[in-house]
Amino acid sequence: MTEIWNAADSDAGRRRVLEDRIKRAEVEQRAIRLLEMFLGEPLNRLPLTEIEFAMDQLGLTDENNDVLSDAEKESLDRDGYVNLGPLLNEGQLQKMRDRYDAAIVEEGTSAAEKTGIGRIMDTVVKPMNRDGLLDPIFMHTRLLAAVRHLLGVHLKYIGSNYHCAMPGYGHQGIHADFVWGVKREPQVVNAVWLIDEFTEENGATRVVPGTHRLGIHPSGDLVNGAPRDLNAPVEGEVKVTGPAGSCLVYNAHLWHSGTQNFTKKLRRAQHAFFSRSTRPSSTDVPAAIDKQVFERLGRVARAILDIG
Ligand SMILES: O=C(O)CCC(=O)C(=O)O
Repeated sequence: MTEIWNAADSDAGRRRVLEDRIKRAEVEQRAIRLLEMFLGEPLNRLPLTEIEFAMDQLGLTDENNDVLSDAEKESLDRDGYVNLGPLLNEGQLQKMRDRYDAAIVEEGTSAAEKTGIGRIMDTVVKPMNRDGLLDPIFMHTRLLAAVRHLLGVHLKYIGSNYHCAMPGYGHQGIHADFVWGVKREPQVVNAVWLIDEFTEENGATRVVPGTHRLGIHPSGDLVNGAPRDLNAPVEGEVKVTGPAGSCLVYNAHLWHSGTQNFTKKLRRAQHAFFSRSTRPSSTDVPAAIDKQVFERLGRVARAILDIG
């Protein structure tokens, strides 16, 4: 999949490469299905004019908006990530922590006990966001400016997961948030909101600067001819630390992972995932969204969620 995707710069070119490889029986059925999903009909639910409207309302139509500094844009391009610093205040954070803790008790405890990572899927569209407490997680203008810088104005939300590394847990193998390696134009962008402070000890996210430019997925990478040990440290990796409320945005082809929480406290984080408007979504938003959440959202929020 990586080879086919990176063999051309346009979808038309990729389709030609795919067809050629299919004729030569060089592609597995699963790969064909996945690539066809990405190279088929555009999958935006709303007309693209809706997200254009939203970007205009947010002052993000022009790439040269001043919501992000040049240094922040350079960091996204060169390193593949940027820490936008604290964008949530302590009042918001404490309410969020209470809400996440209550939700984990309700729906996630058993999974968290098994894996050491408490997870809740689709938080921002669930009843737990009926009052809008979690709206900044997918709508903060600085976050959207970073997403817009990487994907252009035709972007959409495709998922929001709460991710809590319990004491003694949290280590993950190095990975990227896309099925294959992508060179050049990114397809997906992810954000990690630091609901607690991230430190060297408590399971801060590790990233490997510059790996978004390799066009290689870590699971397909070779080290001295052997498959990479995904659980091992990667040369050049850094842990992204920062105060609670900070927002780490990364090109989701960047190699990264959670790390072990060596402290006795929770390391709470909330992810917000975005892709290009026309690409497939990882979440079926119309199916996942709570009716009351949907009803209170305005046109801009609906455009970002790509639902109408
Ligand atoms: O929360 C983190 O530190 C990163 C988590 C992550 O990369 C994942 O769950 O895929």
